[in-house]
Amino acid sequence: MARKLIVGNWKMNGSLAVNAELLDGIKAGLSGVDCDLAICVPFPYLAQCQSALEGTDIALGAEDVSAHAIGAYTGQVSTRMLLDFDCKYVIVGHSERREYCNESDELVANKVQRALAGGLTPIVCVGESLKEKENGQTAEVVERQMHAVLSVLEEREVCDIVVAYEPVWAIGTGKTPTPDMVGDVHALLRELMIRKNPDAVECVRILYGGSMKPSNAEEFLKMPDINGGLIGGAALKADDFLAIARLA
Ligand code: 3PY
Repeated sequence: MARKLIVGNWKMNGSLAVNAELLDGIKAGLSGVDCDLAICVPFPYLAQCQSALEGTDIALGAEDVSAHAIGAYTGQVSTRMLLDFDCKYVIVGHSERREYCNESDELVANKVQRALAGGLTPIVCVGESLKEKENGQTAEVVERQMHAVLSVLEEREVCDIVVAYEPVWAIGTGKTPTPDMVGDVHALLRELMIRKNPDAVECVRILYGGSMKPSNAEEFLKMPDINGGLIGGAALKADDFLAIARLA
């Protein structure tokens, strides 16, 4: 398995001044970090982050991408535009986009396809809501979401994605599932990918996301099938983000 991957998801936070301080703090505190690091930031700050991260090993990513290549899609941002800012990653299908922007499984799958075709690594988010969890539907939901993506991928492309399991009820709520619960879902997700491409046993990193913070990161990151984290609020504080990265 490749090195663990810790990705910050800044969501709709930041300003030029706040970001500058955060980026300086992250760059100044990298000693002792032995994992792959990336930050996914709002579109308007890509240029600022590109220039701040130049010469570091921290990869840059966006929080969404259009399913279209180019054209009359007001407000959308293409893979080519993201590549202009040296983006490596793009988050696709975050639950906040599925919920607030009505992104369907099909649209998410199209975005994943588009990201891959454009040379970006999609971080594909899946996860169940509280209601679905309470109804015992976790496996069914993540299987449906994962299947929609896998059905549009070529066998070889399975190794080119990163998957993030983010139970919706754990996002921004401070509630977290137990590492064993997460481990079971990760094992299921890996099994689904292995059915499409046996190399997925090793080649795909599956991240956990949902209120991961320095105080709980270790118990998740030590699980064999948890290959990193997608970090929300804790990614907005350099010390917290770096503390998680040092545990990976
Ligand atoms: C969170 O931890 O809140 C996230 O949604 C990370 O993507």
